[in-house]
Amino acid sequence: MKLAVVEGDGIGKEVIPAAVEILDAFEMDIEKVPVELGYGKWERTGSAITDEDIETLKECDCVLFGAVTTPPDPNYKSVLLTIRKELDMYANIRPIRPLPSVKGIHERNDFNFIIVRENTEGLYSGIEEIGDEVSTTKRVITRKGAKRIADYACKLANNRMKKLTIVHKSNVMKSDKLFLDVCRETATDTGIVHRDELVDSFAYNLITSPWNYDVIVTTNLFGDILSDMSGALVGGLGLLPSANIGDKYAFFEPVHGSAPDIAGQNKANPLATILSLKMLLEWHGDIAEAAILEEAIDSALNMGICTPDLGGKYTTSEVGNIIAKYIRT
Ligand code: GGG
Repeated sequence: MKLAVVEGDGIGKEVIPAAVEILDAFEMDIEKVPVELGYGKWERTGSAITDEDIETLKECDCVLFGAVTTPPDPNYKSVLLTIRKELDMYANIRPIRPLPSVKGIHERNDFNFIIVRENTEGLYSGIEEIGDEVSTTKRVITRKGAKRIADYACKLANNRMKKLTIVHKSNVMKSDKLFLDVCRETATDTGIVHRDELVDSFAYNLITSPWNYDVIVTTNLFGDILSDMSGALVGGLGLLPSANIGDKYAFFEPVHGSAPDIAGQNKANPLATILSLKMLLEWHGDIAEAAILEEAIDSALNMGICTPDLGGKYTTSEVGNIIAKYIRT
């Protein structure tokens, strides 16, 4: 495997080395290609990501990515949006599942759902007009975009409980009618039991009764917000992994950002990145390694080995180090 490794900014520079130490512990045949991207690179060179960087990412089988800082500067183009578009990674997969010994907001921990977020259009189309009096962002929904994410979600649902929830706001934003119709048709054609919910009441239902859901498909911005919110169900944003998948490329990253407030302190939770590494191993077909990694994570948590956000006293690098040691033995 040829793997691009991007630390990015802030705590990306701490959580990625922890995950890479774990990957190295498997002693697999992997060529790692470090790629510098992000705000730090922009400050240093005037470019956060270049055409050559995109080419390097495309030459690799997949990408392990930390986090980037995105300033509100209108001249700064989001690195993540650029990569997701250039590599046409249209499905953002965000599994939400409780981990052992970590409590979220509920006593019950019998839930396990996946948010399938459309990743290339919607309100993150990047088509914007910025003015002093009026600023606009164009919300793009295409039949092709809705169809491919609906296909992905239905395939996933077919391998799970065959239960799909389509989340939208088509009563107010008429562009969502196309998204809803295509998702409904696809689910019907593939024999998936489906229902749809308006995003506002859905947010309430998901946070109060997460055990009622299995696969959830939604548009870009809604998926972004709903998945961060779901962090509260499992004990925090530091525990949420994700995969960006297209027909050709795959990219794995923690849901969290660069957290400048705690950067450089070696206290960021590396588990979201380590769980993203587990998704990478599964995607690559290294099922045995992924299972061992899950066992190592569970064992660390059961022994209270965790960072301060989970009430622990261990540093980012210590958590990575202990999990890597478990794998080596
Ligand atoms: N690992 C996810 C991450 O770095 N998030 C930061 C983020 O969403 N930045 C906005 C962007 O670049 O699109």
